[in-house]
Amino acid sequence: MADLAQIGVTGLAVMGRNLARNFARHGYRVAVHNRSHAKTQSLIDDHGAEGAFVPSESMRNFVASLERPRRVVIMVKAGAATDAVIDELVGLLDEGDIVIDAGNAHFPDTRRREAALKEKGLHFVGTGVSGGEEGALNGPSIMPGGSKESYRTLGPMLEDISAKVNGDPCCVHVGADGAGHFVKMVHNGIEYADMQLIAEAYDLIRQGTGKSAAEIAEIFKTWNSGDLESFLIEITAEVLGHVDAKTGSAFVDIVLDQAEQKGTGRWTVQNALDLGVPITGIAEATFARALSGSVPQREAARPVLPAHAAEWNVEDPDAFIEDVRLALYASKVVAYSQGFDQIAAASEEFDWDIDRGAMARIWRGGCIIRARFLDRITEAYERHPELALLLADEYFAGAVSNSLAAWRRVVVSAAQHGVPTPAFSSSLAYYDGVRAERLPAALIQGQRDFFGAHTYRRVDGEGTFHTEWSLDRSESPA
Ligand code: NBP
Repeated sequence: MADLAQIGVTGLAVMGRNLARNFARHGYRVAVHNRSHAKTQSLIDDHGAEGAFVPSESMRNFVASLERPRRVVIMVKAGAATDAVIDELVGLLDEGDIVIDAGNAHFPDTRRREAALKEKGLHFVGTGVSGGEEGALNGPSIMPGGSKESYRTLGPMLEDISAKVNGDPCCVHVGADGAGHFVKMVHNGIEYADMQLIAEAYDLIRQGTGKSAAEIAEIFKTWNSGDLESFLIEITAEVLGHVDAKTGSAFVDIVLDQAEQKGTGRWTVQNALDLGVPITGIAEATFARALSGSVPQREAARPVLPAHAAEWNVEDPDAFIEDVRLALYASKVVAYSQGFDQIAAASEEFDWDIDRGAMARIWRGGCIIRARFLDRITEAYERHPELALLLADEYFAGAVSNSLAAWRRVVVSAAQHGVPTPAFSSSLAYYDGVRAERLPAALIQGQRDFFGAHTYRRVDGEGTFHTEWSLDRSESPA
């Protein structure tokens, strides 16, 4: 039937409305539905002329207005609302239909939902969508999971509406079941690290050189034409250059310094703990937000904990700013390297076979962490698809090595002058840890064997051993 819609979107708040418009603008006939009909009506009233929309008041009519196999995008508040919509939908669908959850679901929920819908003969595609409302309308980065079979019919439509970089769509099949939402979660974790690193760079320049927010905005503009070119650096310059209309002060000075979060950074860190992957940059960034919001603790600390640090006036501001730029780049490489390690570990754990180079490629457009630098990551994984450590790729090893002296100078100066740089410092500590010939972990193994007979391995042979610490200290195979 010619009148049937090719795709449907239920949930027409800011994201769903824009995604539906994006499909319609690409020539698709789009069925639209929302729990409360007013949002559907307002979409038709405001944007009905942009394309072919098929509005429905009831879920039943919405489903009936779709061609088969049906493709239904759910774009509602993540969590219980998504389950409620799925429950309502499944009874109305037929075998082979595809349900796409494009909200910010936690990937274990996606795995659970995928398994449940598979039993009913339905495809469930948990899909990461990045880029906020602007991206949803004009081209987001799209990270679909679910079956390969579902991607064959759904993929071309998603690729069509995604952002494009040099003609390449920022959308690829990530892997089975929850892989898409997992990768979106790590993307958000990396975004946390990137934002924290930029914030630390700003703070260092401000405290070290005394430059104003507006002057630092100009520095970020310059940085945006080099290796650091990215959406986040670009908007940082905009935010720092903005003047508060009410007070005439720099906008950044009138904003309360307590960063909030919606939870994807926390999920990323929780998962990294489960997988045993050290994502210190993302973890420090998440904790830095938590520290900023620890109001009673900050109030208790401020009057009684001195810095015992000299006043900071860097002697050569231009040289210092260049050091900070290099330290930012090196720390950023570490944060991404750690995030890609986490993707590799989860891919192994859940049998997702994720192509890490492709992930960097689909993040180049549409999403918050889009950056020139991502091309270098794709190239690294193209050179070495099984690369164990992104940081060890020849390009990144060279870039970080060139930044190393500056990175150390910046972290030392920050510590000497009492300026907190958790992400810069922990990234440098990770770099030194991962490259170390020997780590003091050997001592920890000795301590564990001493108090808990946890055993240890030796550097000079196979097997595990235990020392009789409280007896004659003889060693025996365990
Ligand atoms: P919201 O997350 O604010 O959710 C509002 C939508 O959920 C409305 O359509 C509302 O219907 C619907 N809804 C709720 Br609440 N409970 C429902 C229920 N029990 N049954 C059916 N519908 C229900 O919308 P959003 O900001 O557009 O985000 C949508 C999804 O996209 C979320 O998962 C979000 O995390 C994700 N996301 C958002 C962004 C962003 O920048 N905002 C970016 C990337 C991803 P109603 O109108 O009848 O109340």
